[in-house]
Amino acid sequence: MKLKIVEYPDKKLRQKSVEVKNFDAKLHKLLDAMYPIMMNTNGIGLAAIQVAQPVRALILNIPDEDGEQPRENLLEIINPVMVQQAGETVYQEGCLSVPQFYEDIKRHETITINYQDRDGNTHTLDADGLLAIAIQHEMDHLEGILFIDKLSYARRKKFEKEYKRLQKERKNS
Ligand code: Y12
Ligand code: CO
Repeated sequence: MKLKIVEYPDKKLRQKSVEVKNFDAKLHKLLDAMYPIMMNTNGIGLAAIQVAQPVRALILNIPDEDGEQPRENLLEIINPVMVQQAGETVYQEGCLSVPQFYEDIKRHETITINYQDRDGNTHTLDADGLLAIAIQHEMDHLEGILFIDKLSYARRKKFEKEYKRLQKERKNS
């Protein structure tokens, strides 16, 4: 399965992803193909829509206290639903679909989600810290929302200008 990361401002990122109904080999192939893409680009989270697959699936591999991301820590989250949230936290976020840009974003501090794994089994997960932030970031992708949508008007305008300049630089390098 040959997949490529879709980058802003590609309109594909604005699609609302659809519920996964079949927990079959096709889904497993997609999840298996997403993992090396995320790891080879130093990512910690990736939603299927970021590789142009508009289904409600995401993967996360949060670095441990040594900064390692062993495959055993990989979380595959299908059809997530947030059932509880509390508090507020700010973290400097980045996104593989918006390269070279990082910005402080406000999120819930703790969350609880219900989700399914690759075999369709249902789970409940209480998350805080970076995991809670990353889940919220990736769940936004399922709705076609990017972290840059949460910037103030002035900051967004500055971002658009900087991003265009960076894109030109990357094209010419
Ligand atoms: C906290 C905040 C946001 C998330 C969502 C997941 N985001 C990422 O995994 C971002 C990864 C990222 C990796 C980069 O490195 C490479 O592409 C090699 C990167 O660097 C450049 O664009 C140059 C930017 C973002 C989880 C937790
Ligand atoms: Co992202």
